[in-house]
Amino acid sequence: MKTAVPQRLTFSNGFTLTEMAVVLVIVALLIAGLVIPFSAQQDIRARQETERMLSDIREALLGYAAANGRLPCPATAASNGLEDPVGGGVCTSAHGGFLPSGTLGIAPINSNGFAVDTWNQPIRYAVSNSNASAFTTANGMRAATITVLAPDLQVCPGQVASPVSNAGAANATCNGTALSTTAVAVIYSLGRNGGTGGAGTDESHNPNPNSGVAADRAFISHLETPSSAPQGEFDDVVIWLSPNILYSRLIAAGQLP
Ligand SMILES: [Ca+2]
Ligand SMILES: [Ca+2]
Repeated sequence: MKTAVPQRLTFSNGFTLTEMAVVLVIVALLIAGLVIPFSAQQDIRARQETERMLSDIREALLGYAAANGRLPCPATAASNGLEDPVGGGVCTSAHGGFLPSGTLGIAPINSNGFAVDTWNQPIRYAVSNSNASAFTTANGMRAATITVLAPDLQVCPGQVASPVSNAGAANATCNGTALSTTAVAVIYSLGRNGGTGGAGTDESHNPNPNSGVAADRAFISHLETPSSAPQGEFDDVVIWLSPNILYSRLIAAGQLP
């Protein structure tokens, strides 16, 4: 059966310039909507990759401790990828060094021997030097005994004015609730802006030392924030080693008690 087309419906032979302009604007908006999330996705992937690297490094540190009965000292600019001093003991820069990638056998590394994050910046590593450097001295933890050991690295949540009290001092602690007050080691990346150094207030507490005081033992860790945030831009990726995980691995390996 043939359907009758109402007479008032008529068809033109093309699009007007106005119609084309409207279509182009809509297409441009759709493309912009796709492009911005894509760059954001790349950044998320880079952060996730760095988080995975840091977790692997924490695992390598635990393996090193199980084999050697101690954690390695951080590397320094002078030692390149090796712990400083080699053989452990009192670390040259317990709170302000780099990951000793050569000592741990971690890759990829840059031309100076430092393990690098997704943004090609050296990965940082700090270790507690409490109990007369027991954590980095061969058999130091066994000699001190678990009940006496008191690792003292502080991880603060930041995002408040003065997140760290006595910043830079030997007794630097978190203002408010800390994420950890007993971290044995802190492993971190300075994030996407690590090459230029972030300008945010929270980022100023990483890397150590803050204000040139090598004893500074406080770090900041929270989700990424833009420069418009109260404490400024923050993109560092920070993880830490709990003493309970370390002790459990050392007991399993026969290095403790
Ligand atoms: Ca940063
Ligand atoms: Ca600090």
